[in-house]
Amino acid sequence: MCKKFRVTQHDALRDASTAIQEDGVVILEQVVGGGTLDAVRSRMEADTRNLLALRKWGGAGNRRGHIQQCPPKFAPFVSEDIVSNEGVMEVLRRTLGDGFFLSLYSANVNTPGSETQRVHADAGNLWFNSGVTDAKWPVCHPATTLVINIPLVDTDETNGSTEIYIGSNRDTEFEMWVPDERLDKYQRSRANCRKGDVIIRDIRTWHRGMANRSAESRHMLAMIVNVWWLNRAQKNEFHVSAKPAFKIPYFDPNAVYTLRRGEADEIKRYFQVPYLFEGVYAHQLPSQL
Ligand SMILES: O=C(O)CCC(=O)C(=O)O
Repeated sequence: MCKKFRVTQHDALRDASTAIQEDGVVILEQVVGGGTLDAVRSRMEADTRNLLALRKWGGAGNRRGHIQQCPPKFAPFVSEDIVSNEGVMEVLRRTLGDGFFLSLYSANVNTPGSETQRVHADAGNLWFNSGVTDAKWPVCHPATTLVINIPLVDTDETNGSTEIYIGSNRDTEFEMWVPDERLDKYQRSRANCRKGDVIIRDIRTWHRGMANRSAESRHMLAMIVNVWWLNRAQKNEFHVSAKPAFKIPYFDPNAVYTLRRGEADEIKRYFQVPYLFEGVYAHQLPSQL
């Protein structure tokens, strides 16, 4: 099972961080306010409808019904509750140390009638000795990159809660697409959440998006954070109105605040469409500016 903690409980920060290292996943219960999540969801839904009409599938393997959608990157939708959430940030700090930085601000949208994804890891160990067949000391290093998933609705088996393979973060044989014969090596668990819960997953942990058999899309924010010494390959683009939400001194949003009021039309012409949907390189324009 995915372990669940309340950050207000004694030792919860320590135990949550330990669960990330050991199990590759933890769920922090009831850390984000429902109002914030509702606002983000209703803002995203219009874009989801457009993306659905275009059948522009994304996420792992581009399976039908899964969309990699960029959430609004401007106030009030980039809120403190999300990007400066103290409970979440303290667990990240314990796991990655001070100065960890953001490399992705995105969302996984699982729409009604979606297919199940293949089990995969988003990344492997930073270095290997286990690729050598006679390696005597296959090792895995502590977590360096974490995925923070924030479901905007309650999630369960009906609307496609993510399936997670407990402890697979410490597997030393990396294959992005995990072959079926290896799947029984780890216990699998559905990351069922109540709205307000936050899932933190080591990027190496095997997982997959599941079929959504409900009538509603399941929106889930996805942020990726990294230990400070990893390469900052590219900046995250946010509207300048998002800047005040980033309040945690030991967390680097690694941001460039580019979009200014009045520039929207010019930028729209440049990008041609009011939203793009190319996975991690997605940008979204604040259409209501
Ligand atoms: O949407 C989900 O539950 C997981 C999606 C995922 O793992 C992916 O697209 O890489």
